[in-house]
Amino acid sequence: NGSELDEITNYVNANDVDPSEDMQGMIEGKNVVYISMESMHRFVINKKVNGEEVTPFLNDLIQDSLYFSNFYSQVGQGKTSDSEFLVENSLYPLPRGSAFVTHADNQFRAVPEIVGEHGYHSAVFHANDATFWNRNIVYDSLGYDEFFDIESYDVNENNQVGWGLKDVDFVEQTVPYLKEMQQPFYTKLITLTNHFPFELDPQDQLIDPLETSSETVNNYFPTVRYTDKAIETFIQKMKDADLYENTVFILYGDHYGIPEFNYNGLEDLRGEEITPFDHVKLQRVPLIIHIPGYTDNRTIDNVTGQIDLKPTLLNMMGIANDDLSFGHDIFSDENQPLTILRDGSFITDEVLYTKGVCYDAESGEEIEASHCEPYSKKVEQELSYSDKIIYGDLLRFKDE
Ligand code: GP9
Ligand code: MN
Repeated sequence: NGSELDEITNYVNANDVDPSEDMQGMIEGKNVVYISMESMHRFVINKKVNGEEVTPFLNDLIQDSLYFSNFYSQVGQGKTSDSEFLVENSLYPLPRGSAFVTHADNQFRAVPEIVGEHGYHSAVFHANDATFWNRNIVYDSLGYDEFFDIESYDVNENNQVGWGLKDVDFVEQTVPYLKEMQQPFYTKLITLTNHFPFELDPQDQLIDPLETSSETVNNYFPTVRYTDKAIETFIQKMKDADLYENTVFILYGDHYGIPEFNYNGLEDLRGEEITPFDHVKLQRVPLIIHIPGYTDNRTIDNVTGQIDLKPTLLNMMGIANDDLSFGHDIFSDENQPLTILRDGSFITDEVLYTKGVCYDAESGEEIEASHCEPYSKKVEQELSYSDKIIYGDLLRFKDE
């Protein structure tokens, strides 16, 4: 009921940090384009296989962007849908299932709704069936104005592979819609080709598959390379359409790509065993904030997560974040690094905790449990508060 929400509000307020003044309003009035990069691990960035870069375009883009090298995917079983849920709401996904599927009709206070009150037009582009992950229902609850699903794309036998429309064709067909769109817009493109089991046509294989003991790992690198090309194509088309200069691009990986049962291939690649510590680090995905014309670009190694994007973006847009966000502005000086994963694992700048063991976050060495204990209660509390909001649909009591 409403009093539960009061308790949670008090907790969130007590843990609040003042957002960065430097970044406040930095991108006010500009278009925003999120690119959700399917199954994009962070380890592909600046990596070479057989002497070739896996993500040459992203590696270049990073030089001209704010790049976060310790940014975690925090998804649960809801995979892509959980990443969207985290980014739009700054709430944790559920311990089981996908909140998109089980709580689609909840009252939310998501970014599309908030920016809509500031004159933004919002849309999602994703060339899959609108009902997948219940998106057709949830996007309304989140306040999206439009959803360009598979019906908006020309998909034929020559331009699809694996799960559907190839990423290059997807971005090429998306830009004309953006060109027509009312500005400023807040939009999200969700890529698809780099999805398990990583199928690709021979002519799209820009690098060779690897030769490890895992077919999945072997095929993963060429599909990542292909998505990198699709993103390059997208940025070029945005320039051609005169949309680039006035748009901010935020690229992030939705979640890991290599499942645990294929770690044998990664172990071959690294020549060492993948430990529970490594497993947590494998949940890192790239976060790239590219602001054309921005001059203070750099790599930021603070521990951050998908839950932080909503408060971070709203502050950059100069819009007050007046609601219940569990994340924090990643540019704030006051930020106390603590990133919580859905399974209760957590990472700070000093420790990493998973499966009952406390590690040194840098070296991976096991350390005294007492180093992790100060955070344990907070982690449990925070996940449980977020769950309460979703299970109880508590945001409907807000401002009553
Ligand atoms: C489906 C796409 C993939 O539309 O978002 O979903 P996933 O299987 O990664 O959750
Ligand atoms: Mn996904």
